[in-house]
Amino acid sequence: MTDSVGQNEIERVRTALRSARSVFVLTGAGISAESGVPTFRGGGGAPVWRGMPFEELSSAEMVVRDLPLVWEWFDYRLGIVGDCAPNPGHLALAEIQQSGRFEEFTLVTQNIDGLHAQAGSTEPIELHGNIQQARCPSCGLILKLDQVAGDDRPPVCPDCAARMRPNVVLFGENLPVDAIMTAQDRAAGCDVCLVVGTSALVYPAAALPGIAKNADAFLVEINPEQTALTPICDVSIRGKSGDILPLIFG
Ligand code: BV8
Repeated sequence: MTDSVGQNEIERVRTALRSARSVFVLTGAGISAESGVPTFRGGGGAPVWRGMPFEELSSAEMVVRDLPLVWEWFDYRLGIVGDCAPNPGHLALAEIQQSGRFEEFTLVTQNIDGLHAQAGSTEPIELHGNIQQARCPSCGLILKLDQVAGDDRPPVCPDCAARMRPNVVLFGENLPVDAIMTAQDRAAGCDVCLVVGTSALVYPAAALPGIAKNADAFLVEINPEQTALTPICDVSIRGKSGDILPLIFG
């Protein structure tokens, strides 16, 4: 939990929120850590599976080289995520959005686990896609995996018979244009920007807090560790999001 310093920092964030019209939140893998979803970096180090680092498995090149292996990799991770539930950090963000307290509340996530929506957040901007979905690279059809007939891997697109892929943005692939454009626009217009549970290493998502800061937003980081963003934050709270977010929005 927070020490006395942490409580002063939380009070500073609460004060900034009192006068805020627009709030922008960027989350990363850290917000799901307390739900049991492994993070990518820090802690036990980058995940390796079948002897390959995740950045090689989750790459545009691997989809071309070995799509069945990419499906095995994401089915393996879905097996982990499927047993995870939202934690108090996800729930605090969903509740504050539903309260209507802020004229504009934007939640942008780098996570593909779907836990924000499961917690009740409406229309989270999922910059890197969603592990519970498949996408047809030929006709663009997107299906929830539980809508895909059978358990063939790769699934066959019911509309055009092409081999479908996970609806996830891989390294070396562009983000959905509408998602990143909306995120950049909201970051540039917010009064308070909270950055929760991200090492801020993956672009273009990692550029969003800087866009907010350059537009004079009050920048807050919640992370047990320091990151590349820490030096530019107005407040950087060394803590777990499941502990801190309920104290900020409670
Ligand atoms: C693109 C889906 C254009 C897949 C993911 C050199 C410089 C700059 C950029 C690049 C470069 N070389 C290449 C690039 C581009 C590259 C990139 O940024 N690479 C990085 C590694 C340098 N980006 C891309 O390729 C993007 N596309 O740029 O398109 C383009 C087009 C063609 C050719 C080139 C470029 C696409 C990026 C999307 C990749 N897909 N995920 C999958 O999941 O398998 S990214 C992956 O990393 C996840 O989405 C993850 O969310 C994301 C970022 O990681 P974090 O969320 O920050 O997680 P991490 O583990 O790192 O950190 C967790 C943090 O939580 C830690 O700080 C920890 O302390 C904290 N924490 C732990 N517990 C808690 C906690 N915090 C709070 N509470 C707790 N309890």
